[in-house]
Parts: sequence; structure tokens; C-alpha cells
Amino acid sequence: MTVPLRIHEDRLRTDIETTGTFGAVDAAEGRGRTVSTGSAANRRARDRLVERLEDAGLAVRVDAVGNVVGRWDPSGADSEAAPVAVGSHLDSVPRGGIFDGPLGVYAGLEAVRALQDAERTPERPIDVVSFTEEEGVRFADGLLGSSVATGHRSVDEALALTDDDGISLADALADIGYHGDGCLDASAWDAWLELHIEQSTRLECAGVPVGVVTTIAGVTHGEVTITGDANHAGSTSMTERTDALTAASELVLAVEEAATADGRPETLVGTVGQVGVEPGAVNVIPGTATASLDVRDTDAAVIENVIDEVRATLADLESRRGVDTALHRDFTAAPTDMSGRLRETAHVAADRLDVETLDLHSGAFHDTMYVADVTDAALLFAPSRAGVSHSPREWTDWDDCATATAVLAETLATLSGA
Ligand code: HGY
Ligand code: MN
Ligand code: MN
Repeated sequence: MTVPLRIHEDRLRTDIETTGTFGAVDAAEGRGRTVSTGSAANRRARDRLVERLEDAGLAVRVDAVGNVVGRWDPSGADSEAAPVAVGSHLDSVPRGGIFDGPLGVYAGLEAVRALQDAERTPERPIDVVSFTEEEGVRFADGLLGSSVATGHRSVDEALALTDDDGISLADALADIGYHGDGCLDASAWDAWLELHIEQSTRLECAGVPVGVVTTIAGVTHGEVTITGDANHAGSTSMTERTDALTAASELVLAVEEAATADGRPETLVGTVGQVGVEPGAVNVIPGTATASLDVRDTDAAVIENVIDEVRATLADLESRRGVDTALHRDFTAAPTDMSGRLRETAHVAADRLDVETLDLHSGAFHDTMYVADVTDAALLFAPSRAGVSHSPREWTDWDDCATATAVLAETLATLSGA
């Protein structure tokens, strides 16, 4: 008779709440944190994870780009067998929530502790993983640690990345003692599981506690630069202007229009999250305007179609408003299907626990997106209250965290032979 797994909701909650205190920010509502790679808060979050991994008897290693791995390789397991890995990330967006990332890291550890408590020994090692810089706030565009672990970027390329102040990833990690050595190799894993908050409202609306992701939406990031003529705001008539910002304003609305036009799929989203204006003085007509682009869908052709429409808009602005324009795309990741084997394993695990699940796509990208390129990967979701995320108002009830962790643990037990 297989001993059932018991998730300690309080143990999981303590790990997540404690991690949420590192980089905590004042918020009128909720609990927020700002944890960028290389910050003191990032070191404290990492230190806490290492401590908790070691408390559970896992052997900890830190690779050259700061990925943290705790390996459970108990006697009775085949140390040479390909491990099953589970985890997520500890970094956050500015004023992010306490669940985005840490839920997945500590649910992975809690799943291992539940197997240990039930004295269920896996046939293969289990790795609990925290990837560096998933959010892409300080260095590059996101998925940094997993990009190296999956061969999308070399260690040297990653370490040479610099932030806005010219500080390299290598120095930032060395400053907090997490510039390890070697390189995590995700292709050596037999399987990878990540639990993450859904960051939208579908589970909450359906009243279902666990999501099993089918596809992670593809994404392209870019920057548009519009160049007009800076000039005197008072003495330049309205007919003599080449205003970069009014042109950019048309572009911003064109992105929204491209993502909402009739017949466009529900999964398509387009966002201009950052706008820059030069020289940025109240009495100067903007000479240069920049606008970021974030376009996502589960179909790459749909994304490319939106980019084509953006280019057409830029050409129209050049001819109608006399501005010069340029579009630079700096990050693209293809839509990524999750492993059928692992999705089926997760569904069977949830059925065993009598937990209802919902299949859905992920609009947000995750480290799992890159890991799926090199091994079987699955992504599970826990509900987000009102779908809010990347905000101190981000919230998932603790019992929902525990239920999703139970399905993760049961899936992990099957995949690892425990
Ligand atoms: O932007 C994203 O999808 C992720 O939350 N970094
Ligand atoms: Mn995340
Ligand atoms: Mn996030």
C-alpha cells in the first residue's frame, strides 16, 4: 500500500511568507516585494532557499549564472539515472507579489519533503531548482538562468550582460556570493515540472483549483524609435511641427487596435509598457519618442501579422507626419507546447487525489518555455484572486497553494518512481 503524500500547508506558507519579506515594499493593499538579481533582497531569498534545501538533506550547488539546485539522491535511488527536476524562480518585478516564483520553488521543495515524510524513495534523483532572473528586469529580457541551462545562451554571454549602470551579471552575482561554477544542464533531466500562479481569472471563474497548461504563448519584445524635430512649444505653429510623441501616440493605439480587431484570437495580446520622450521638457516639442512592444499569442503567425501591421503603421506615420521610424526586435520566444506525457501524468495524479483540473494556455512566459525545448516539461497553475499579478495585490489562498502542491507532488512521485 503506497503511503499517501501529506502536504504541510503551514510549512509551505512559512517558506513563501518569509521569502516575501525580502525586498518587501509598503503597499496600501497586499504584500509586495522588489527582488532584482544581485540585490541584498535577492541574496537573502537565495540564502533562505539554500538553508531550507539543506534542512531537507538536499545537496546544494550553484552554477556559474547563479541557478540554485538542491539534489535529493537518497540511497535506493539510481544516482546515474536522469533526474526529475521541479522548481521556478525567486526574483520579482518591481513591486511584484509574493507568489510569482516562490510558490513554484517552495512547492517543489515541499513535494520532496512530503515524499521524505512518507518514506517513499524515488528510483531517480530529484532536483529542486531556482532559476536566475526569470523576470528580465535587470539583465536581458527574461528567462536568463533557464536560457543558459537549456543552451539558448552561453555562460559567457550571460555573465557579460550588463544592467543600465553597466554592472555585469558576473559582478552582480559575485557581489552576493552566487557566482558559482559549471552550468546546469536541463537536457540531462528526464522531466521538468513547474507550479506557478495563473496570473489570470480562468481558474477562479471556473471554480477549479488546478490548471494544467497546454501551450505557453510565444512572445516578441521590441522597441520603436520615432524621430521628429525638437522645437519651441510656443513659437512653432501647429502646421510647422514634426512632433515625435503625437506620432508615437498613434502607434500605441495601433498596437491596441491590432490586438483587438474583429476576428483576432482571445489569446492575442499587445502592450506598449514603456514610452520615452526626449528632451522631455514642458516647453519643447518632443524630438524623439520610444515605445516598447510586447506581442504574444499561441500562434507565431498571429504575432508576425501584428508586427507586419505595426510596420505598416510606421510607414504611414513617416509619410503623413514626416517623422523617421525604426523597429528593433530584441527578444522572441516561440509558442511552446507542453509534454503530452507529463500532462497525462498530472491529470492522472489529480484524479487520484480527486482534484478537478482545467486545461488552459499560459499568456505569461515561464522558465518552462525554454526547458520544454530540451526535455519533457509541464506547467501547473494555482488560481490568482481576480487574476492580479505583478502587483502587491497578487494573492492565492493558502489552501489552493496546498492543493496545487499536492498535485505537483503526486505527479513528481509518479515521474520519479517514488
Ligand atoms: O512577462 C512574463 O510573462 C513573465 O512574467 N516574466
Ligand atoms: Mn513567474
Ligand atoms: Mn512574473
